[in-house]
Amino acid sequence: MNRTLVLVPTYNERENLPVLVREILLHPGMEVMVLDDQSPDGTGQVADALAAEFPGRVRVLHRTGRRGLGVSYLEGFQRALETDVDFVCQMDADLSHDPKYLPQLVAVAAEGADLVIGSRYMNGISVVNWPLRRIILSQFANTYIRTVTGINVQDVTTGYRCWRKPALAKLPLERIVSEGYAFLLDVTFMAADAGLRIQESPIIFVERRQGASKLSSGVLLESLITPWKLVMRHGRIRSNSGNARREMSSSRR
Ligand SMILES: Nc1nc2c(ncn2[C@@H]2O[C@H](COP(=O)(O)OP(=O)(O)OP(=O)(O)O)[C@@H](O)[C@H]2O)c(=O)[nH]1
Ligand SMILES: [Mg+2]
Repeated sequence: MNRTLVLVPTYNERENLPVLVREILLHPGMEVMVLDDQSPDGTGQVADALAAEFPGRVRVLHRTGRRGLGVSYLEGFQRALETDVDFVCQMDADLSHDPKYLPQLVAVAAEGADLVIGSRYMNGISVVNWPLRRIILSQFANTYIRTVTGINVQDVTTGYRCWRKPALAKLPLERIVSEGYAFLLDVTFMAADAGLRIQESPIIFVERRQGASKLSSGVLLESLITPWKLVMRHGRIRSNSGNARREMSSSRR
């Protein structure tokens, strides 16, 4: 059976984490690594209790140093690459990303995709409980990023993903400089630039019910600037996921 490690970054997700972890563990072969940034609400202790309850299937990385989504994922990726798993997934802890989609994301990766993106924007707009302005903002951000960078992905800003571990191992992750949410764009750009096969798989995203959002105006500003930084450093993406998809269907991988 394939082994999958699911990375879950947390900052104040005490109520959500136990529900999420139990649902992930319903899938055979799946393990969890919680990446906690010393959450003031005690999420780290909740995670430790889950690790004690599910030995060998739940691990906790208590981060120290600079807080941030990007730096947390980077450390999580490095740890994941040291473990003996086949796939590395990543998802939000706030139950916006339903673990029921994990087997499908892994299946697409097992068929040959290097990076599978759990996409809200494949069949129209699959988002529940977002105000219209948030949908417009997210659509604008994705169109903007696609136009500036050339990345041919409908949903670049989603944090629900699955990597084939050997593909992830090929990326020069040490070059990533984004510490926050822009990390998701940064690493997708790197994957496209490296010629990895990127595919999207549809998910329905449900807005969080518990806990507070960590989105700030700083995050929004960062997502306006980062696409330009990437393009100025590396140029626009030419061979994109559209090509990768065509290659895959013609070679019947
Ligand atoms: N380790 C770590 N995790 C973080 C940090 N900031 C956010 N997260 C986690 O990253 C995931 C996404 O954050 P959210 O606040 O849900 O961001 P969002 O989904 O864009 O915003 P909402 O729609 O309001 O939920 C959640 O699991 C957060 O707990 C951080 O600085 N460090
Ligand atoms: Mg969220």
